[in-house]
Formats: sequence, C-alpha cells, structure tokens
Amino acid sequence: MEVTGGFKIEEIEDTPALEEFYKSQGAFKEGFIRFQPGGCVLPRCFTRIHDSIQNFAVREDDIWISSFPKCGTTWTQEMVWNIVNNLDYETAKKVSLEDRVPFLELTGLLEERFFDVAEAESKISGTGLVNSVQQSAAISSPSRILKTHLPVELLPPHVLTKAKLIYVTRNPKDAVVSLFNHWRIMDKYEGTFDVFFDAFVADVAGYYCPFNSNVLGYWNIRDQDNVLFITYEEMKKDLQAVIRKVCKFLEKEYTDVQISELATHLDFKSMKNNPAVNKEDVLKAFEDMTRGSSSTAAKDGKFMRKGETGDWKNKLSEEQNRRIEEWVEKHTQGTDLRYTYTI
Ligand code: PPS
Repeated sequence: MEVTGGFKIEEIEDTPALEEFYKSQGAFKEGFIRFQPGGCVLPRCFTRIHDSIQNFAVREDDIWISSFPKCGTTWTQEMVWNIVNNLDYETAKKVSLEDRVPFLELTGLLEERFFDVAEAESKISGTGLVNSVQQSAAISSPSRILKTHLPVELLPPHVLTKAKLIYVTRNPKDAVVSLFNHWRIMDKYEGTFDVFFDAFVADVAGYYCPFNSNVLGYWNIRDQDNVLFITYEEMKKDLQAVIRKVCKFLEKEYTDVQISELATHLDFKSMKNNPAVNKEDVLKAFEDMTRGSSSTAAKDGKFMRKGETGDWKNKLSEEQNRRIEEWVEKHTQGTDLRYTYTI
C-alpha cells in the first residue's frame, strides 16, 4: 500500500522469530508492518499518524534528538533541555521531561483500543498519549526540542535541512538488554529474553528495527554542520566532555563550574531519583491504560534500570554474543561505524 511521502507499507514475512515475539507481547494485537524504503518495522497502528508526521511543520530553530530506543535518549533530552534553557534546574525538576521535550510519534505506538483510557489518563501531565504530534506542534519557539526514534528516511521533511539534530547511539548488546526491560515494563512483554533476542537480531522486534540501519542512516550524515552524533558510552566515560561538545554545537557557553554542576544533575542516581525524568509518570499512565493487567515483574520494573555499559555480559549467552557480533559485522560491513562494548 502506498502512503504519504511515496512510502510503501508492506507485511513482514512471517518467520518463527516474529511469531514467537508477537505471541509474547500484549501491546500490539494488530501486529507490525514494514515501511519501504528503509525497511523500518513499526506497529500497524503507527500508520494512523504517518501522514501527520510527514506534514509536520519543522522550524529553523528546532532542536531534534533522535536515537534507536534505549540508547541514551532521556539522558540526552535532559542534557540538551538544560543547556538550551540556561541551566534552569528548578523548572527541570518541576516539569516532566515529557512536557519539556515531547516524543513526536508516541501516539502512533498506541493501538486505538487504549484510547478511551488514554483520554482519561491524559490528565496525568505530559504523557502525550492522546496526540503527541499536536503536543509537539504546540511547543513554542525559539528552541523547541523534540524527541524521535524515527530513522532518517521517516523524519518529517526538512528536519535535516532546517533544524539542528543530535543523534545518540549505544552498543546493540547493551541496547537489547535495556530494550527487553522496556518491553516488559511498557509493552506487556511476558516472553523470555531468548525470544526477544531472536526477534532483535532478526530485525523484527516490534518498533524501529533494524537497529543497524537506524544508526547508519544518521552515521552517514554525521559530518553535516547541523548534525551531531554522540554515544552513550562517550557520556558514561566523560560526560563533561560531551556536555562541552553539545554546548559548542548549540552555541551556548558555560563556565567549568556550571558544566560540572550540570554533570551532577545528569548523574544516573540523580536522574533515577528525579520524578520529572525517571518516567514513573509514563509507567503509571501505561499501567492504568492497560487496566493494571501487567505481570508483577513488569510492575516492579524501573525505566532507570542500571545505567551501565557492559551489563550485556550478565545477560547474553556465549552463543548470543557470537550471533550479535556476526549480525553487526554483516550489517555494518563496508562502513567505518564501530560500537563500543566496554569502557
Ligand atoms: S527510551 O525509552 O528509548 O527513551 O530510553 P532511553 O532513554 O534511550 O534509554 C534508557 C536507558 O538509558 C539509561 N539512562 C541512563 N544511564 C546513565 N546515566 C543516566 N543519567 C541515564 N538516564 C537514563 C536507562 O537506565 C536505560 O538503560 P538501562 O541499561 O536499561 O539501565
């Protein structure tokens, strides 16, 4: 089927990896589709908002933050918002990050059956559940900051010619472990890690796969003046250096003391304990929307889980480690993209 922007939506080939994954989750009863060109997997319900995303009005003073899920998006959002807003920690601690930096396509990740409850839950400030595109459009200029996980080809037209964009990535071994936790706490995933892993390396795990294409799309344009490419591992290793790099990109100047204070504000423990960024509000909204039917494990799960590099060593079997390395090799061959697995 052809849709706005000349894209085609196609059915995903029904493989055991997809079938097992599909059976293990409860958020997407309508299944998943693939957008061409690019091959991005998205829930079928995303097609509802594709048109409004392709018609989204991009502004020249916009700042976009893009990533594959679980690669340091929230961390980058909080860093960028504070850099742009003169280190206004008071507001940063008071107003939910969902309100300050909306997630453009969030509504497209929710099936319509959740909507009546979402309406009620929209009273929970800033979850953008009902209409995240409208919420994003309503943010005033200058310096509107928006979050997306869309691959380059599915971005609203003109993001890459008009706005500034920061892309953050993380090594896929840590990303898959974090994404597994995410699906358990957000998307009613009740299957095993092995099933989840198989779907991830088969490039069909629910939304935004294939991982490597998402990263490579941005890696290939990293030298554009309006694009900054950063990594989770760089932030873990030397957060202040990344803050300086982002300040330069956004043309903001701060003293050494201010940069050190921002690094403290962005520390994992500090963000984990900050209700404005730790997504307890979003988790609560999702839980209420699905009428409290999640498993105990899901209810006990936290968005701010471990915040480490190298946790994959505690989760991936030797065989999974070999398979994911082969998968990276296959899909990044001929490029100079290299992931960092330990720091
Ligand atoms: S999402 O849902 O796509 O927006 O998730 P995202 O924010 O990209 O990634 C969530 C992971 O980032 C970790 N995180 C942090 N790590 C270190 N320091 C800080 N301040 C920080 N904030 C968030 C978060 O814990 C998730 O990683 P895991 O490995 O699951 O802990």
